[in-house]
Amino acid sequence: MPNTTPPPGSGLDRRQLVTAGLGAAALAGAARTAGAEVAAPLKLTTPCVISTWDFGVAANAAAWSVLAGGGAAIDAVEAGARIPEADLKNHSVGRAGYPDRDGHVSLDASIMNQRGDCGAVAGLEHIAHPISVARRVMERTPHVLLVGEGALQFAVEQGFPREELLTPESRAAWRAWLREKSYRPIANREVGDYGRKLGPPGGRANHDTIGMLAIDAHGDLCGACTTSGMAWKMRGRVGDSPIIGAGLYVDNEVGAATSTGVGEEVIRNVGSFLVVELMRQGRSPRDACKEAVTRILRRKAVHDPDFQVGFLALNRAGEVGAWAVQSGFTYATCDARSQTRITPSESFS
Ligand code: SD4
Repeated sequence: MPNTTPPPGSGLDRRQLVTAGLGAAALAGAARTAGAEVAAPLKLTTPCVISTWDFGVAANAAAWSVLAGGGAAIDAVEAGARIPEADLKNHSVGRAGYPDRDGHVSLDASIMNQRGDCGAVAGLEHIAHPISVARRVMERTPHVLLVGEGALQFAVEQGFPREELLTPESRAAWRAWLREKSYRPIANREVGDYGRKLGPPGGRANHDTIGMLAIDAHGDLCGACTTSGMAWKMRGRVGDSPIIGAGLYVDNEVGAATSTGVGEEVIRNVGSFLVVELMRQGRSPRDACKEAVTRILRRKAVHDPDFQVGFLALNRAGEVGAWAVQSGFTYATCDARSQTRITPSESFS
C-alpha cells in the first residue's frame, strides 16, 4: 500500500489529490529533485541573483558583473535577461524564439523594481530585447503594459532596431510543425525540441523562459522575465510572463517570485503574486512555491503527464525556494560564494 499522506503544507487531502488526478509520486508525498531526494534549503548572501533553468547561469553571470560592482538590482536583471534574448540556440526567449502558428516571433517580457514600479510588453515583434523595452515602458511612460503594434511603435521610437527574429533554424522547425499542426503544450516543450541532440530537459544545453530575481548590495529586490511564449501559440496569445503578478512579482518588503511553464495556468492563479503573499504570511520560498503549484493542480480535473509549471522565489533574507509540477525544472543561483550553482527543483512527480 502506498503512503497516501498529502505533502505537508499542501492543503490537499488524499481525496482532493485523487480528484486532481495527481500521480502516485504526489500521493506518496515524495518530492523529487531529478533523481535525488529533497534538496537542502538554500540561503544566499547579498548581493545575489537567481534565474529559472540551468541556462540561467550565463544570465546570472551578466547580472553578477553588475551586482558585484555595487550596481543596482534593476540593472542586473536587465543585463542578465538580455543574455538568453540574444542566444540563437535558445528557441524560447528573444531572437530565434519559435514563432506562433502563423510564423510570427512575438515576445513577452516584464520587469519590476524595488518600489513596485513595473513595465511590460506583450506580443512584441521584430525587437530582439523586449526586456529593455519593458524597462522603458516602466521608466518613460505612464503605463505598465504595451502590446503588439503599439509596443513595436514605442520600441522603434525609443531607438531599438527593427529586426527579423525568425532564424532559418526556427523557420525550419515551424515548417516541420505545420505538417502536423498540433498544439499541445508539452512539459519542457522548448527543451524537448533539443532533447535528442542536447540532452534531457533541464540539461546544460537546454533552454526555456527566463525569470530572474536579484537583491543588490543596498538590499533592493528586483525581477525580470522574458520569453517568446509557447511555441506554435495562436497569433495574439499572451502568456504569464508579461503579466505582473502572474509571471513575475516583486515586493521589496517580502520577496519576489517568477514562473515558467504553461502560462495560462499561472495567469488563472495569479501565481507569482500568490507566492509572494504566502511568503508575507510566513511561508518559506519553497513552501510558498509548493502551495502555488498545489493550487494549480487542484483546478485540473485530469492528470496530464506533459503539463509543467514551475515557480522560483527569493525572500529578503536571501532564502531561495522552488517547486514544479514535475521533474525537469532547474534553477541557477549566484552569490559571492558560488556563481554557477544549478539546483533541481522539487516537484510532485
Ligand atoms: C508562457 N510561461 O508564455 C511562458 C512560457 C514558458 O516554458 O515558460 N515556457 O506561457
